[in-house]
Amino acid sequence: MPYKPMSPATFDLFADAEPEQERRREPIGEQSFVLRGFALPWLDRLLPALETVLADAPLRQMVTPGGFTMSAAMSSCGTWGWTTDRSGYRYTRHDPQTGRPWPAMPEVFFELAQAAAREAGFAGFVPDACLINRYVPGAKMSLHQDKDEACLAAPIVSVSLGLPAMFLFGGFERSDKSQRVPLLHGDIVVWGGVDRLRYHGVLPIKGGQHPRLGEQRINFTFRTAK
Ligand code: MD3
Ligand code: FE
Repeated sequence: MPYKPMSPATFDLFADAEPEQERRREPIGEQSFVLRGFALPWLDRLLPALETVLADAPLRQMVTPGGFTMSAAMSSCGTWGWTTDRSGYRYTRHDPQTGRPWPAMPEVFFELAQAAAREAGFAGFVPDACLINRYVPGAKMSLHQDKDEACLAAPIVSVSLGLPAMFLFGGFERSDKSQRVPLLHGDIVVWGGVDRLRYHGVLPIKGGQHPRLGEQRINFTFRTAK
């Protein structure tokens, strides 16, 4: 095997990251940033915590008020969980599927969300809800606004894991042109302030195998719901 030299500085900085991915902060709007690779050093704590949450509150495909079954499967943790059915969208304290309260937000989830928010200029972010989305190839999320939260002053922090996605970052009307932002394993998007109510969505996920997560993309969105 050919010898690949690596400077001591590079080695120290990225010792815990996957080697091909650099960590940096990319502005995509006035108060929106992609934090490339930010979640990578947290993965060993994050993934077991995710398994624990999903064992208590299993992923399920929900039906929208319009009668369409969403292609992403969802669950939640934290004080509040987001659900939809034929009668509407809402945040609830209990998982309607199990009748139990949503699982507590694992400490590592909270710490990661808070660290990412701080990095994007939103110090003191206190999420009380974490929506978990699972996409298999072909699954997508149509353009929408996140406006069911009582506190629109707080940002939203989104963590992408597994297969890549093409994220659509739109304007304030559904018909506004959107920019396309590729989101890779370990990337975090933070948006708030003037960008909080932008339309956004995810194009259908392409087929593939992620070395750590297999044939899926997992996304967490941390919110202050109430
Ligand atoms: C919104 N999830 O759960 S989050 C959702 O990848 C949701 O699962 C998507 O939209 C997902 O409600 C996208 C990432 C994101 C990034 C930038 C945004 C959402 C944004 C900028 C403005 C508004
Ligand atoms: Fe959204």
